[in-house]
Amino acid sequence: MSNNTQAKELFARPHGKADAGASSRSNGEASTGARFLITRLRVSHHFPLSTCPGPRRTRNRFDLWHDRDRFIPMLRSRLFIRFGVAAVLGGLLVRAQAPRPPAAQYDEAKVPAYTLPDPLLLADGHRVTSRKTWERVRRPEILDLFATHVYGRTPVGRPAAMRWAVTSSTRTPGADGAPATLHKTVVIYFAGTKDGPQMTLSLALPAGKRAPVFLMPSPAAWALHGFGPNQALLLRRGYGLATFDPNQVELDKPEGYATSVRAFFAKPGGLAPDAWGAIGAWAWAMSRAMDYLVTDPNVDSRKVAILGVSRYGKTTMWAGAQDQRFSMVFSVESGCAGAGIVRRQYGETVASITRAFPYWFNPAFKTYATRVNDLPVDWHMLVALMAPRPVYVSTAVEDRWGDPRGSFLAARGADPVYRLYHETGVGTDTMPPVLTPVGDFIGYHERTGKHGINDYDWARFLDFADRHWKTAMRDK
Ligand code: GTR
Repeated sequence: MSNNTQAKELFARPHGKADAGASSRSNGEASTGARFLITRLRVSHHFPLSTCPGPRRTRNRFDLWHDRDRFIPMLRSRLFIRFGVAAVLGGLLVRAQAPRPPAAQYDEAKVPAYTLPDPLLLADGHRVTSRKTWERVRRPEILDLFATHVYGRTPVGRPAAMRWAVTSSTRTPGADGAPATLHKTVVIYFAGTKDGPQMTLSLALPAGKRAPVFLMPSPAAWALHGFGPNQALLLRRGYGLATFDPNQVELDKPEGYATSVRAFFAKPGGLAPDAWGAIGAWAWAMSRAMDYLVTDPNVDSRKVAILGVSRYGKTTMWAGAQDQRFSMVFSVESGCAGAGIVRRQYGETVASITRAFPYWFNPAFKTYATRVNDLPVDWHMLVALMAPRPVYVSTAVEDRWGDPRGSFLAARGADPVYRLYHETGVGTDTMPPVLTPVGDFIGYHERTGKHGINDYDWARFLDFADRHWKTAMRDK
């Protein structure tokens, strides 16, 4: 996969695995796919070589293709076939017996009774009645709870050696309602060196002004599937766009850790129970993007909004909670572990998400799979960490996996914290009808259609940003 290759090139060798197949691929002998696959396979002396004719191998790893005279008869031996069949059957049996999370639940009548933790109740039992106590005591407490039990602790801030290079800057003239646009590419070298971890930020900014900007984690493949930014609309309405591919920071798969920034910055001794997961790494990268954005003369750094769809909606919430330089937060269909009440166990649950994507979270989170009511947090508390900044949670009717009602309840559950600032959050206890945005400082809507982000969403988000930032509105 190209991301994989890219990441291997980007990340320092000691933290990535060398490509075991590379040398044999250039070997003129290897021409067929099967030969290539066999050549890539390397096994240790633990392989059951007693079934294999010829002298027993010692500790050294060896290359199966070059040992094919011994390897192929071994594959054909009856004992080996029996062993293989038994192993497959055994594996199927173990899999069938493994505990599985129950099938997704979509019946509102079956949502269990639950009590949400009170965002304004301090760990010592006292109530928060002032902004000061919220900011100095309760907010840090909640942030710490999410780090300890869900996303993990972010072990590094901005690395001292970090630097960036603007590798391209071009201006396109305005046409057909689109303003003149400045396109920039900025490479951020996290460790200060070109052979260390890095990410590429792509910017499209209205030329000749300091513009408010939407920062969005957005792999190119996602954009192709309708999960990407609407750059033309953003520019037409006076906003800039900054995007990056989170896969540069950590590939979105269980093996992604090896070449990730998490591995790069890891201390010896393995991952602690509260170590950060991939969401933590992606959120960290958003803050590193912000380190650059605050220095760009074409960016109004007091008006940088972050927006993420689905898994990046979760990432965006965690980034907004940790880094208050982001002045507006949009969480699009982020559902479980993004902006939905997990105690409802509707659609995606802690059990299902930690089974499918354990590497997104810290190792502790999966221990709540069967005891979700023991979690000291629920996601109204994460929404509350955005206060007093404007935050928007959006959902879609057909995205039941993402629990639209649970997301409304998470948004509404943050209202008491916004009241400390004398602001109205969602401002209603009743879930609004479809296509009816509600809320003042906490926006919420449920639109028609499937999981993703569409023009309806973008138009509502820009209306919300216009209202809070009083941006000059262009054609709507
Ligand atoms: C799903 C996952 C969701 C959501 C979604 C996405 O497979 O279960 O939590 O993150 O992916 O990112 O599109």
